[in-house]
This record gives sequence, structure tokens and C-alpha cells, in this order.
Amino acid sequence: MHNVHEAPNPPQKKTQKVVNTHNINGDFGKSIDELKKGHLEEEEAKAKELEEQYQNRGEAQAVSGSETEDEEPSHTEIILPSNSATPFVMKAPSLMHSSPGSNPDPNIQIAFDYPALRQQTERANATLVSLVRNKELKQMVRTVKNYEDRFNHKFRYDWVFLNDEPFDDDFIETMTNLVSGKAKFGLVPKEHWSVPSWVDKEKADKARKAMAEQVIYGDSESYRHMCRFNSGFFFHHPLMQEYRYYWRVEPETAIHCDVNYDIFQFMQTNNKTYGFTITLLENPLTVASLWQETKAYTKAHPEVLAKDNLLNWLSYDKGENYNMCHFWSNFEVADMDFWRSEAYQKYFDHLDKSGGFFYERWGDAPVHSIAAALFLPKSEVHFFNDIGYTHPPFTHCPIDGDTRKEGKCSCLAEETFDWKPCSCLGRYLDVQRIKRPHDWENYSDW
Ligand SMILES: Nc1nc2c(ncn2[C@@H]2O[C@H](COP(=O)(O)OP(=O)(O)O)[C@@H](O)[C@H]2O)c(=O)[nH]1
Ligand SMILES: [Mg+2]
Repeated sequence: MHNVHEAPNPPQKKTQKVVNTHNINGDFGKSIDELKKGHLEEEEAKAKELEEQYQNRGEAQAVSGSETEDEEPSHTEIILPSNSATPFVMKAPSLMHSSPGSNPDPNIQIAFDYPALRQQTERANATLVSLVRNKELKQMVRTVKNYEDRFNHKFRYDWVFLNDEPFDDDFIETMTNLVSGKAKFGLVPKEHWSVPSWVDKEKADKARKAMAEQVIYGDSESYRHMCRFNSGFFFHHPLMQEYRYYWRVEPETAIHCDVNYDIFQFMQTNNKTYGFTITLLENPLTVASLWQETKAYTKAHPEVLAKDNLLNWLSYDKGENYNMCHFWSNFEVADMDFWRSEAYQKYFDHLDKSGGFFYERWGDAPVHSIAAALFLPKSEVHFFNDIGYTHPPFTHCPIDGDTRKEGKCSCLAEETFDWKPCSCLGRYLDVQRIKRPHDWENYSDW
């Protein structure tokens, strides 16, 4: 069978079995790209330097609530799952295997099963998920250990790792040792990671060349596959089929606060569909025709628009133009029923047929964000203020001292991106009519 990987050498104390399957204006976006690039090239020192440049941009357009409806902000009532702050008693894993050959799907590389642990509590139907490359093992190790320590060891959710190439033995073994739930490794099907037949390859090549100097990852074809995969396919992967909720985790990210409640049960209990920590402005050069295509779709399918949606967060002029606000999708806790819904599937198909993932460089972040903001009632979108989080070069840290104390947060309020000029959080909270945190103004100048 192709795409099936041999099992790695078994780690000590464990046996494992292979399951035989497997506008603002262009300047803002550009400076975000520069920050990212800086990080990639010279890690934090460079990013800091660029942050300073960014800080000095006097023309930054503050995203304030002044353009949104003038109503008293309300406090959203949130119900925490009953087992919050109640860590489970850890037991030595009694290793059990999935029965070999039970799943003949070639896109499922290998799976480990620890059913004795999984039965310990009632949990949501959920998994953590990471699309990642073998060469990112070092960054992924740190991230997985961090998420396990801050959250998952208390709940033991599964973790699905996806890759467009087979994971190597080292990757599989290292991750399996770290994940407290079931670690699963899957291959992305070729049809979800290739240029579709209707896309003009020559035109796409030219577009990439033209973007090379202007946009981060502008000349990268694989980045475009990644964005398209995250926009339209990850939730169809055979390994993701059994789950409803997911937490997307990228290598090199970190959470800075303890999450003492079951985040997935939280989503379910509170009827939340999409959760985020950072919202910011996209580089307009990457999404030149995305809004136009979105409007064409919603005009043809007005029924998909939710009644009380977040349109005013996305647009300063009631939908005429896109203001580039989006949720930073490297952190996502969401309900895949939404991505699997007809409204979203048809939206993705419409976008995909237009070729914009390849002729431009549409990110999954604006695509997911626009859909969540337009097709969901705004009550179903949640800002996880309590989870300090970093994806270089930006950090969200709760500025309220009690929240940081409660979560034993290892970030500083002054690090937070929330109130910087390119953040869309203020506008988001205003449109949601959620009160801005006390003292937010003190964190708004760079
Ligand atoms: N398997 C695989 N994962 C990728 C590829 N490109 C990006 N990713 C993953 O997709 C996510 C986003 O990519 P990243 O390089 O972090 O982009 P950025 O966050 O926009 O700077 C990360 O989880 C990466 O590990 C690829 O070619 N193959
Ligand atoms: Mg990343």
C-alpha cells in the first residue's frame, strides 16, 4: 500500500503498532510581513528591531469603536465546564493498540491508542491539530510540551499531525512520547495539495514572481497549498472525520497561561463556534479580489448571512469594502461542523474556482475570518482573553492582573499586541458590545 509508513523503532517501555492506513493601506500589511520575515531570518532580535520601526509609524489608523453603533457595552455570560480547574489524576498509561488493518485509508499514517486513559472523563469530541513539516520538529517539540503542560495533560485530548510528506520516525516517536492523548499522523491527500485543473499555471507563476519582493511568501507555491488546505480541506482529512472541535497549533507558538478548564467543553456549553486570541490587519496585496468574490457569493446566496453578524468588524462602510481585519488563524479553537456546512463549503468552492489562492495569496486567516464574521451570529465567536499566546512576532497577554494571576501567566501585559495600531481587537469588542478592559489605553502606544 502506498503512503504507508513503517513504524519507527519502538520507544522503550512502549510497544507501538502501525495502523495500516496512515484598507487600510498597503503599508500596514507590509510592515507585518516585514516583522514576520525578520523573525524567520534572525529570530527575535531582528523582529524586535522591526517592531520598533513599526512602532514609529505615525500614520497608523487606530481601530476605534467610534464608527460602530453607540450602545452600552455588555458583559457576556460564560459558563465554565463543571470540571474546570480539576486536573485528572494521572495514571501510568496502560498501552493498548488500535487493531491493525482496522482503517485502510492510505492517508492515515500511524495511530497510537491509549483507551484506558481516554475513558477517564467525559470530554468533548475534539482534538488538537497541527499541520507541520519534519524539519520543524525542534519548534514543534517545544510547542507541544508547552500546550501539554498548560492544558492538555489535564484533559488528554488527541493530537492529529498532518503533513504533505510522510512524517519521519523521529518526528512520530518524539511527538508520541509527548502527547497525553492519542497521537495520530496523517498524510495530506495529493488532491488537497496541488494546483487544481482550472487554475492557469502560467498565470499563477507570473503572479508569484510579481509578488516575490512585495509580500512575505509571495513567491512560494507551497505556502499557497498550505493556505488552501487550511481553508478548505483539513477538516475533511480522514483523521479529522471523527472529531467536531479542534484547536489548531503551529510550531513555534506558545501559550503563556494555564488553561484549567476544558476549552472544548467550554465551546460546546456556551454555543461557541469560533475562538481566537489575536486579530489584526491583513496585507491588502494578498487579498486584492477576496472581498469582491465574497460579495459575489453572498449576493448569490444571501441566505448564508447570519442576522446578527460581525460585518461591522470587517468593514467600515457596511460591507462595501473590506477593512483587512481578520483573526490570526495560527490559533484557532473552532467547530468543524461550521466548515463542513453547506454555507461554508459553497463559499470555499466559489473562492477556489476563482483561483485567488494561486493568482493572489489568500490566507486561510482572512477566508476563515470572513466566513465566521458573516455566516455566524456574533454570539458564536469568542475572544480567548484568558489565554496568553505568542506566534512570533506577536503576543496576546491579558492586561488584567487577576486573569494573569489565575492562569499563572508567563507573559507581561505590556507585551500585548491587542491595543497596538494594527490590532483589530478594539473594533471587535466594540462591535460585539463587550466592554474594553480597564486601562487599555495604557497599552496602546508604541
Ligand atoms: N507539512 C507542511 N506544513 C506546512 C508547509 N508550509 C507551512 N506549513 C505549516 O503551516 C502552518 C503555517 O505555516 P508558517 O510557515 O508557520 O506560516 P506563517 O505562520 O504564516 O508564517 C505551520 O503549522 C507550518 O508548519 C508545508 O509545505 N508542508
Ligand atoms: Mg506560523
